[in-house]
Amino acid sequence: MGAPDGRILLVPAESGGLWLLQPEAGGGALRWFGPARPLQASPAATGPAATDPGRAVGACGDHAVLLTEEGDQLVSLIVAPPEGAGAAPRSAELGRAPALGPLSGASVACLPAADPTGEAALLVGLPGARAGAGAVYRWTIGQTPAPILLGPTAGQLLGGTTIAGHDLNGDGLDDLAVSAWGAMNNAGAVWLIDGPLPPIPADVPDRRYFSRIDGDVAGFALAYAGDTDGDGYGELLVGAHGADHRGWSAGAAYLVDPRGRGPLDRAQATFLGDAANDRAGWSVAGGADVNNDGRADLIIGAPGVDSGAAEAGAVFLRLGGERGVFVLSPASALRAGPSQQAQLGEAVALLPADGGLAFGRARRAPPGTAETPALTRLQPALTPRR
Ligand SMILES: [Ca+2]
Ligand SMILES: [Ca+2]
Ligand SMILES: [Ca+2]
Repeated sequence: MGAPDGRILLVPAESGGLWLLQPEAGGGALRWFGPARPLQASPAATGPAATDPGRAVGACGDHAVLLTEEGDQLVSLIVAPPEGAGAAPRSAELGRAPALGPLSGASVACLPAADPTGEAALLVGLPGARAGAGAVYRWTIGQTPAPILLGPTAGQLLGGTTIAGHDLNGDGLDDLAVSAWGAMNNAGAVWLIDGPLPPIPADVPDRRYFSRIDGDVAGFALAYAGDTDGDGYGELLVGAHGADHRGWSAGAAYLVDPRGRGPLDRAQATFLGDAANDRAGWSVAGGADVNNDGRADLIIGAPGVDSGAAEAGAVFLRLGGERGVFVLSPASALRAGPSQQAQLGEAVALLPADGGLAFGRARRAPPGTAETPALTRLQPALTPRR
């Protein structure tokens, strides 16, 4: 999962806990929210992560993998959840390599074979590398990172989001989905790479989903959605907060079958931001069944929604199985931001252990308010559909 500098990230861990990477004055913080209800925040990570939280975070089981830089070196850290209440997460260096390119907007995914105590392998997406063409590296710890995908065009920003560890085409092998949200004048695209992963840089894949409209930034957010329609295959949710269907940057999110390809306007479900600057699709999440009907559900963040107050933001829950085009009207939001500029929905996550929802916002809650700063957790209490 990647983020331009200044954006917060939520990364669910296997046990139902959650990692939060939040920019703060002078650096940032990586916090663990344990799976207890309500989510209990730990102090910020100590060690190297406390002074420079890195610019990308991914989950590896219950551990977080963090990328940071030190001089001209790329450093990966593995961070373990804290032991006991009030303790901080514990970080240790996983490996280092000569810098591969700017870390801004980078993403990192843990390959399923990776083992924190053994020979770990990471996928590192660096959209700023190679004059912004971008690249994805496979980094087997202890070895030199090797490129497996190279963006062909400057400004394409390949690697800003990376999805690994899921069989997307149904052949039993794990595949790869990688965004290039700068492609074609920021229209944006998602590359689909069939497993096994290529040993050398692959050509531009045949299978891509893409926007046809400049500035949509499709793939800025990207999530594995799970099987939303019950056909046995998982879908992908592609966020495009720059889409202008209902006003400038009203935004959109597209649910697509990763066995297919083509323009995103042929998505099986399209969710449109309602009004200019809603920025729907800034964040997306999926892969958990919130209402227990056997179909995975979706959440979409729209941090620019003016719901009661300017830029309060909103989070939308869409139950699996929808086909067609839908408008994310503020009245249909699961939760609206509490105050002006709260920008709720800047980060969203679905917790795989129990279908709980978590969503973050860029600004801290005003003093005296009950909400946990930057993060809200909601336990689903929804009736299954018949
Ligand atoms: Ca596959
Ligand atoms: Ca499906
Ligand atoms: Ca469901």
